[in-house]
Amino acid sequence: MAHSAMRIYDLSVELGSFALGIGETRPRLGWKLRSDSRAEKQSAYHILVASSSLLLEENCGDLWDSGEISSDQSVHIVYEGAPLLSRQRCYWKLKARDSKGAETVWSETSLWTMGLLNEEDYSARFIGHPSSPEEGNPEAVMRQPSPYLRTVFELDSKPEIATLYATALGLYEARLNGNRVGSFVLAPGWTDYRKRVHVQAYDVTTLLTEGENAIGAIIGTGWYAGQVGWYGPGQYGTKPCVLLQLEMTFSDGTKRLVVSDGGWRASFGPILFSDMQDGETYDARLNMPGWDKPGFDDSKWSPAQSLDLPYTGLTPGVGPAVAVIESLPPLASQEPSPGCYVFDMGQNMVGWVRLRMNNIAEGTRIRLRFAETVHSDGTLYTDNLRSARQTDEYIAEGALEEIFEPRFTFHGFRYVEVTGNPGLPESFELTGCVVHSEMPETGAWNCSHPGVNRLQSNILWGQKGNFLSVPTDCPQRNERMGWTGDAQIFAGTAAYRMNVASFFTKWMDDVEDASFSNGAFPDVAPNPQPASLNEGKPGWGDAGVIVPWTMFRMYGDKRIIEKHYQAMADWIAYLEANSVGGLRPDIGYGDWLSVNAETPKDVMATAYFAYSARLMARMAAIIGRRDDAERYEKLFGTVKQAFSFAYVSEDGRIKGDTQAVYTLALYMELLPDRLRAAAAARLAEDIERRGGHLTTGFLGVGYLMPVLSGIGRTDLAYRLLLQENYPSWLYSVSHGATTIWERWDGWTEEKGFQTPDMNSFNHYSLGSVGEWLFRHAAGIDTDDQEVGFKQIVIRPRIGEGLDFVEAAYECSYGTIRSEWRAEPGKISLRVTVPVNASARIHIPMRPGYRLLEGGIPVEESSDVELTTFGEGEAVCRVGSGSFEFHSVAVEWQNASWEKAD
Ligand code: RAM
Repeated sequence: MAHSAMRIYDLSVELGSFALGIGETRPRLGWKLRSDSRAEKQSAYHILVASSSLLLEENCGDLWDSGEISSDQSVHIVYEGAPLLSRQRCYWKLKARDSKGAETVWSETSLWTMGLLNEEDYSARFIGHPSSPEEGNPEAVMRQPSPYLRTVFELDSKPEIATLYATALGLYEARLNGNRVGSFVLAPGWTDYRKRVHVQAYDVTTLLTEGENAIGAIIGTGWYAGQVGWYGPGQYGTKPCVLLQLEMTFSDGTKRLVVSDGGWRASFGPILFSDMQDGETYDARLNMPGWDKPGFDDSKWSPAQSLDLPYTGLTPGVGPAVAVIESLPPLASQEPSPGCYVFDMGQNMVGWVRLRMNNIAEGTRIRLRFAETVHSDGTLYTDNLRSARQTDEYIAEGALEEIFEPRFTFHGFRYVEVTGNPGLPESFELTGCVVHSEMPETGAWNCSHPGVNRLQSNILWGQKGNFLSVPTDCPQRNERMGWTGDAQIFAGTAAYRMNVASFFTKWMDDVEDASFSNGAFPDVAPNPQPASLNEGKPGWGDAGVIVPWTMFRMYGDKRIIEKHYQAMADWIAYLEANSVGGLRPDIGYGDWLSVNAETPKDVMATAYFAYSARLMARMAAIIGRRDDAERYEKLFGTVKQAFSFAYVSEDGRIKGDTQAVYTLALYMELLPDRLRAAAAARLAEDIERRGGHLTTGFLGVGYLMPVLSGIGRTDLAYRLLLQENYPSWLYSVSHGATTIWERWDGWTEEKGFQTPDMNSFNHYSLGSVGEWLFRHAAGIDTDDQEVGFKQIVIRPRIGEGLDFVEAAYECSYGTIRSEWRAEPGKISLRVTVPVNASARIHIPMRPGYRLLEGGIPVEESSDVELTTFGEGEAVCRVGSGSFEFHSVAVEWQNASWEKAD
């Protein structure tokens, strides 16, 4: 039989996480399929996992040969082979059968390796510089220079395979023979170092050579010893240190280890100071050329200090690492005062700049300051950074060309001020280095409204700027913390824009690490000071339940539910213990930063209690815990009843009477059926009474638009979306925003800048409308039963003000497209469904319209099954492939598109 034309691509392990040195001993495998035929799907797969590429080439799966499995599953296939031990190399490939039973060719080979799984695997020690900052002197802790550490070793031959396992308490950059190891920055990332420290694995085979080799590392204070939040430095420890374990295997099978220990040499060098919030000072006159190569004279260096630290908590890295993902040139510069140049990067971004200079005199001190915005005279506006200095300094060595790029800090900025005489702006080059966790972009968006396109771009940049090891609230002021409320409300949007499966897998460990013994999830994760910011507030702590649910919906990931199930159950128990008759107390942040409305905190708190109980019931059912499911569903019923009884009047009014209370009650299904319509009407009235303006804050805003679409008022949702007057999304856009502002009134014509104490211009929470744009406006959704886009739902909500939307979403099966265009008398909808998924497509219709697909009446199309043909919409079922629907007026009638739902 001829091979199938179906092709396998994009093999992934553990939801696309970095595949070297993983810790999961039953990793999940996945792949995508491609085909030119329609309605194509997989009918079987056959996976081979081998311990060497040679064995795999011979089709020998010595670790696992799945045999042929009849199944259309192509994601979350759990490895069921030989037990995976530390360091195991797993080469794998697969073949599949298509819908007609024809077999594909083998996929390409992919590799994952296991990290060090047990404490006994470590023989390296944490090492640091022998001189320690004075204990109890926070200023000294913060001001400490960066240690450089090194050692040399001889090799008789080049190893066949060499892996470097590295981590730090602090931040590290590992070096081998003059080369930087890997491309990660700010490694090992932020976790609660008291409980968990991620270890990265690097394949360094090509960096080693026969003869003398040198290995080293530079370390910074980072989140560990530098400033975190508003708490100041030294939250986890005061002395940064690094652990490096180089493991080599030679062709004759022998193995050799080179590990960090007291035999290494230590010195301070050109990095005089580094701090995540305050910046970095680099004195190039102290450069130590060749310090990371063999042959360097380190006789004046001190012996490194070996620290007697336990290996508990060392965990193979989970989640994507942080890297420089893209670079931006400045758009413009001005000189607000002589010799002070202010560059506009054209984009509020996070990371740092690389500065290339020529012919600078030795000792020239160049200062870079960073800010999100400027005063009208062109000088930096830094008031809203609070105490974060965001200042880098470079002292030139006087070489022909000098390049400065900091290592152990990051800034949130759009504007860069350069002072200190680096020459005229023409003589130096400045490049913005955009830094965030590595997550492939999954969403693409274009529509007929430039303002909405900019809004989408701002949402994406908010994500780029704040998904840096943990989801932070903001990246610039002395805060930058993993606020749970912000993360839960934005998680759905984030998942449409980038593949965040492994990012949130990592963060849920942080959330659980930060949970309290009474079951409470935290307000921030990681939580640097559990004593000061403790039990998660309503809508914040609930992130511990909502994020796993969102990951399940978007990626079909059940394991995240199983893994955190007990912690989620403890959270619900905590809510039960801290409520009276189903009602939660009047506590928390409420609908944080709402405008012209005050949502009662007890209403919000009780709504979230019910919502978490309901999600828990669903998740319990999904993982087969029926009794729990019943119990939680009953709890939901009790809280719902209490909510109605306490807060809802007979005319459908809800206590507080704000947009948020109606939105929450409708979204979370807290109202008796008979009162839904009245509450919906009250919500719509409120928006209309305010001339098409919203009042919702951080949390209400996430549900507002989906609720409007749900109650058949997509017209109002569009009105809010396209509103340009304050308060609205497009208000900030029309005033030049390039990211999402923390507050609706971050800057207004009337009042100028809001209070600098709390006015970030890069805070993603209010950008949670991104989910509605993809899910409702473009209409790309997943079925509730077959989640993770196995069964896709395409249901665009067309509204006045947009002529077309072209959106794409890269789901676990491949690319989904939904592109609609509304013209008088005609709606076109182009849809692409990836192989091995299917879709239910809702095509907006009007009375008297007929429906064509690919130019022929839909009834005649053999690949499309028309299931419903109504006045408002037609519903079709399709398999994979590309489809072009037209719903056309037989006789054009001037109907409005409003209330299309
Ligand atoms: C602010 C943070 C965050 C928010 C909390 C309640 O300090 O910026 O975004 O979640 O407060």
